[in-house]
Amino acid sequence: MTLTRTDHDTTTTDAQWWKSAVVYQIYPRSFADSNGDGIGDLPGIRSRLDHLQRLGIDVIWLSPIYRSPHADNGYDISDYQDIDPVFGTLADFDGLLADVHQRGMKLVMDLVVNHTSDEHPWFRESRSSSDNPKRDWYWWRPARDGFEPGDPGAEPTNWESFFSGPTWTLDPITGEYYLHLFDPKQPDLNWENPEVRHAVYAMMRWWLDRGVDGFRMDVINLISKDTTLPDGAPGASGLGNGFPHYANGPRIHEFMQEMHREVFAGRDGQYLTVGEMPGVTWQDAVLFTDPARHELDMVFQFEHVNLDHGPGGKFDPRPLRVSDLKASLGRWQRELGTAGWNSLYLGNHDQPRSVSRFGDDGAHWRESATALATVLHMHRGTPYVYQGEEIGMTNVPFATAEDLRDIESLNHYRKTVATGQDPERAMAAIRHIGRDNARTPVQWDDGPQAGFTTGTAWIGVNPNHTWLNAAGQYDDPESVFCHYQRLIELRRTLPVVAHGDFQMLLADHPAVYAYQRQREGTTLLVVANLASEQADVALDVEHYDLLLSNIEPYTPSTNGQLVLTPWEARIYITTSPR
Ligand code: ISL
Ligand code: CA
Repeated sequence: MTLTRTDHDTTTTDAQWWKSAVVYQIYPRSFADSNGDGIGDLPGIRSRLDHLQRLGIDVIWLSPIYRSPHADNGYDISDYQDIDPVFGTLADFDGLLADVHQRGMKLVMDLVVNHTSDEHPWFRESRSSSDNPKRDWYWWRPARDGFEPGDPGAEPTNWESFFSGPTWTLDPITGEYYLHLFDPKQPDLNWENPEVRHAVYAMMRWWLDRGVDGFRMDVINLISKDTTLPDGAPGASGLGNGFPHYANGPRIHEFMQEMHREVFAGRDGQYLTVGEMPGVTWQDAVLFTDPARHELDMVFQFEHVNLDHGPGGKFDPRPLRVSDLKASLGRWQRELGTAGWNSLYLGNHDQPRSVSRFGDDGAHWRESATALATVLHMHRGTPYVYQGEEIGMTNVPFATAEDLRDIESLNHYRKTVATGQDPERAMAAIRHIGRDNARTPVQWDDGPQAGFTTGTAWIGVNPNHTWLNAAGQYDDPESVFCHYQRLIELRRTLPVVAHGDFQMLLADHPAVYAYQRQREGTTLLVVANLASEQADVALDVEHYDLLLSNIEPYTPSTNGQLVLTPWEARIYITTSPR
């Protein structure tokens, strides 16, 4: 069937343009290097915009490019209003933004304001003395009652940081502790202080005035803490789990509404806001994204990417059950159906490669990458493509800890060694779920360094770039890249993809994910076998036409039975009343 571009959809307003958009995430360090220093940069991104346009995406989200000591690859910012020299200059940025706009795309910045770098001037001032005017911009507390500063257990709370170890570090200048939910080089800002909030809002307005099209807000649901700072329940590591005391805290909705008022209200222009929210429930997500509440356009939730975490956390992985994945994705589709809006993602710079995690990156690499993409992109919500996912990039065979760069993985490895546990077990977990899997350079071609740099990449290139690379996929209609192109094109041309309602089918099937999308007399039926064995399912597709499939030739259905080969995915359509 031929598809024609449809006119403006009538169910959404201009302000909700992001409901039919597709976003592409760039992790700048690993995207493209222009000057041979082995680190991706802004001119590198500018030189690869053809790739993004060819893919058909609407919006680029740039992971942080601000000035930073790079303790956490830029998620530790020392100047919010400048570009780190490793990535380029503000002039490079303006040039990139102009190119992006000229090509009809938008650009969204990463906003990291739960914490700054400890090298940010705000923190330097704050730590300098107990009566500095910026003292209260961060969380300073004395040692626990009855303890001397520096004593074991003297930290003001027992919370364990996301990156191992306590969330408090003693600062010798004043003998008090400061809070950091992440690394000691990432002190948490005190959002209770209105000066902090207004400094952040002013900075955001400065970027909007410069022309950016919105923000992805890093761990934004952690900014409102329980100010009584209670201890957390004891966790596996011996430290306590403080999460309930700082996630979705008492003032979080108030802060989001204030930010909306102070930054976005009354401005012309089309913005996108997405809040990254570990631990967010669908009930909270509805509140955050209900347009009537003026908070955020959408959130990144974590339910589906935490399904394979075991009792000891992410480095204690357990096998993922397709039935759990189906139930989770289906729940979010259902619950954010009318009020609120979903963001859709399988991977990002914090997660392993989606084809390795949810698919089968061996025998069924191409089929599973395309099946997963089909399932995700035919959902209701705004899809995010993480760089390299569109060519099916896989996890990386890291041999030893020397191959790793990520602070989280390195800390976990060091802790394992220090406590006398099995280092090979830690490496196995890191290969499985570590963040560096997603951070190796984008594989542009089969040449040395995968076409990423003329020098030596800051983290080793995945050896499979010899056969897995963008150049080899552009002209191959069966490639992962071309499948992504077609999925994105469907969202552009068929309003039912962006706006249709969602109904789960075959809910109890252990391997096949199937659902219907419906809007104004058009129905899509999506069916995907998410397993490496053949599946036979009872599904009547007689009234449908096949719109897209990832395996050709496919076996037609007989008597209401569908036979699906491993990782086979099909999209059917009908416009007749059913
Ligand atoms: O990967 C994780 C650690 O297990 C996640 O919990 C991650 O820390 C969480 O998703 C927050 O991520 C964001 O903030 C971090 C930064 O390291 C991540 O890269 C960023 O996406 C601190 O800024
Ligand atoms: Ca560079």
